[in-house]
Amino acid sequence: MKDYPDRRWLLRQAGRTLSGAAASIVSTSLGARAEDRVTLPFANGERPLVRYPGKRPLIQLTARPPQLETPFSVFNENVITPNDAFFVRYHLADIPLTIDPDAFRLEVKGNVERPISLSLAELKSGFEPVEIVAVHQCTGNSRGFVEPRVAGGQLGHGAMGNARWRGVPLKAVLDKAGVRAGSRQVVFNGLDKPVLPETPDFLKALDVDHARDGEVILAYAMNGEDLPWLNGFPLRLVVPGYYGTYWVKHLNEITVIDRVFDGFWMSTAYRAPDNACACVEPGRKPLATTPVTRFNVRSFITNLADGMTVAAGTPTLVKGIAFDGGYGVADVLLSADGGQSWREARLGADLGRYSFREWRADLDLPKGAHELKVRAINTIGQSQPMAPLWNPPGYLRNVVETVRVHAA
Ligand SMILES: Nc1nc2c(c(=O)[nH]1)N[C@H]1C(S)=C(S)[C@@H](COP(=O)(O)O)O[C@H]1N2
Ligand SMILES: [Mo]
Repeated sequence: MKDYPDRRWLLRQAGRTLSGAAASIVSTSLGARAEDRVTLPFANGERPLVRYPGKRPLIQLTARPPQLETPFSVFNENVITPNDAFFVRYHLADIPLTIDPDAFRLEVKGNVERPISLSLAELKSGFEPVEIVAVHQCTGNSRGFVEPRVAGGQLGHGAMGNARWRGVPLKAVLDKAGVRAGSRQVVFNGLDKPVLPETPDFLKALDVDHARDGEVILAYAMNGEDLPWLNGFPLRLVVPGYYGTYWVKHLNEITVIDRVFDGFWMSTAYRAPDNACACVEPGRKPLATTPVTRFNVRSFITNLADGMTVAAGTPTLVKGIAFDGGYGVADVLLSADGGQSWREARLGADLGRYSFREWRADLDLPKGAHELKVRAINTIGQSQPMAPLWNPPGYLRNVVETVRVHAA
């Protein structure tokens, strides 16, 4: 039997959102987890930094359910995001707090020849393991920057991370069960549950061909360790290149169906405008929507922050990360004049087309104010817009980011 490392503390954290100020006095008196605060650079961006068991202090968006984002400085330290710094997002407050890894079963059922039930041990020993380095990113990452503002978690850029995932190809497990001809989608469910009966359970679906492409993984390890509890212990779906909403955590049920799944989290939530830009005029509603799919191309400067002063007249190292939905980053361009002229950055080690790609450039900046911009292009020519695109749920943000520095 395995318990969440500190259930009482987690429940007390959860109580804080419900009972507000009085309860936060209780938790700040818990010396071991003294809180700092950070301010994300948008309105109402003040957040506590909270240390959950197994995690370093992370930026807490909500406590019930836990929603934690990674402090941006972490992305400057390593191209792989450490497990204890990796972001956490749940929709449902009834998250599993006790899991028996020996009793845990993954059920595969529905439109299959042979329904199967696999233990963790069987998943680990009965199939050839695979590994992939892949970015995981919430569809609403960076939503806090969206203007005009939209409802939903006001996230900075920290609802993303890059890890080495290890597990079993979903294809191998589906093949073992034998997907019947005429199947359309595969539905995924995890151990977390809604608190209120009217809240729909968190179920996600992939087309059968996608589920069987050999790249989607049932992952039991992350960066060489068991999955952290809050990132889906003991098993999660890894859908390389696709937004995090599909990466179902605490995965214990796979159902093959012969139609397109119509549950709330596919038919209502996590849909973007069904047009070329996945955008609409701010304030407008899209005519039609479609489920979100692959990541847009993104890039970030990680070693310089807005408002910093750098040395003038001598080379300044600018470095950062770039990624896309799996075609691979071909080029990273850097501008020091607000986007009028661009130069190529040097790309770092290639950890695979789903990974963060590090980049570096040296800039010689004369005295004065400079607007640095970074823009990545992937191998099929997709890039980032200079001005932000807008959609009602604040999804898919990938505008060219700007960092203003002063050289002196
Ligand atoms: N079981 C379960 N899986 C889930 C979710 C959830 O609420 N429950 N949220 C999804 C969303 S929207 C995101 S962004 C990722 C977050 O994964 P993480 O907490 O490991 O960062 O999990 C996905 N898988
Ligand atoms: Mo998400």
